[in-house]
Amino acid sequence: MLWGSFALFTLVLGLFLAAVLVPRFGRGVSQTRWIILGGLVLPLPVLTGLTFYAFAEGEFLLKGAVSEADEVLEIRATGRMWQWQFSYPSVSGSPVHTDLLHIPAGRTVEIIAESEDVIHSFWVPRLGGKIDAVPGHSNRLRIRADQPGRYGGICSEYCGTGHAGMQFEVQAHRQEDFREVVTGGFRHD
Ligand SMILES: [Cu+2]
Repeated sequence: MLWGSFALFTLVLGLFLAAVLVPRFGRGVSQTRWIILGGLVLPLPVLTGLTFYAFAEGEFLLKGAVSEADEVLEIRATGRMWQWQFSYPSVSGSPVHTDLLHIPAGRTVEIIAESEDVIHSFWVPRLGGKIDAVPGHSNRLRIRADQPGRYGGICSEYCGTGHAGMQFEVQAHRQEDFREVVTGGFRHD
């Protein structure tokens, strides 16, 4: 995409400079032809190609990140003004954690992003893309931390006066510690 946009940018800039600097540049081509060539013939295949490319990459983000043997852990992330609450449907006895997301390192986690009020956006820059948390919807995003550690997370959709402070921390734990941490029986720093 970078090289494609570079090529198009160079083409547009070249045409612009030619139109400004070269006397009578382009007069041999009719206005209608410029519009049809530059406005339809050029962008249509480019945009069509990019659309299918984006579909394929999007599918990969959802499916390709996980092997068959790797069971995905689902974690519910609920945004509200102005904090995040994390719950673990598959871990019995786990309380709701506020602004602190525990995940097992080396395992793919599927975040189910939801909202109780306005649109928020779940984002942990070092672990993957962002996903909107929309009231009445459940959006899914897969993240994965290869190493145990701490990772900063933030709401990346403006959601009111407390938006800037709507941060959370992700703690990736060793797999053997994870369950105990989530159920609240284990502390380590
Ligand atoms: Cu926000």
